[in-house]
Amino acid sequence: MQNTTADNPALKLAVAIADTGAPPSAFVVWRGFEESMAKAARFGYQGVELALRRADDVHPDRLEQLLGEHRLEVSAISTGQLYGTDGLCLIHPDVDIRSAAHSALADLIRLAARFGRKVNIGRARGQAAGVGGAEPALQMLIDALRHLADIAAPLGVQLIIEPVNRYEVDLIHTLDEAADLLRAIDSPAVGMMADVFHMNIEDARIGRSIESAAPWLSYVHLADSNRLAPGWGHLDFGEVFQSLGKTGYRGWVTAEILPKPDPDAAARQAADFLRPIINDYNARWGGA
Ligand code: LER
Ligand code: MN
Repeated sequence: MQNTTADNPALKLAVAIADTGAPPSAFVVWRGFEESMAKAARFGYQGVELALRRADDVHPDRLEQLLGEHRLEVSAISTGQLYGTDGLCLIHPDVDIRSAAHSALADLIRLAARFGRKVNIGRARGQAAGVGGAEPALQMLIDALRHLADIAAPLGVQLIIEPVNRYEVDLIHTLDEAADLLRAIDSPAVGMMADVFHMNIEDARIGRSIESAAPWLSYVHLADSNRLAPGWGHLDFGEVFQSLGKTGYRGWVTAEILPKPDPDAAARQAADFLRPIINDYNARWGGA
């Protein structure tokens, strides 16, 4: 029997959430998994992205139960807090820091085998300045990602490299730069995600970059130009979705936005703004 658009949508909408103790640098709407999931379902989201500091931030069986209760999926696990809270990262002069980052990420990959199957590498890649610049940093990152890919691949998990703006990290700012890294790694267990907030700062043309990244693109963060909910800044979401459609992108689009003016208002605006766009996209590209 042929799948319909409704049972096989091209795009699904998620929202980023974290535990109660997450610092302000965790760019999530709601904090506290139980309340966040209840609200995400109520506001019409189909998934939650979990911003975690460590795999044991969640109890897997309880998480499974909550997801079932609220009919939600985990879209992905994000890892910025490894760096933001504990300074752990893959590019660092201190081998102990690198190996602590590796082992925390390996645990998150194992968790993702059950929940989400995608683990983002944003700020947790680290900074090039401390290891003598871009060339040694990229080599260190490639080596680390190859090791993590060996853990992720047999579990069916993908690492997704996130280009992040220059004010937060000092290497891999654009989708083209991430594509160069992925060509060097050459593993299906390592892909790319686009965050249109960062792209608005770094990529010359958002639509063109999305289209050239198509072979690697497997996840998307949505926020407006000021990191508020979509519709509250000046980013051209028409261009974003038109280019995603041209590339045949299917998968999650996740609101990763500031909880302003307050978390509920931000989450409501993101859902209200994005839902009609996603419905149109799915009517056009969903099914099969
Ligand atoms: C995380 O997804 C992100 O976008 C960064 O700004 C912080 O790691
Ligand atoms: Mn992001």
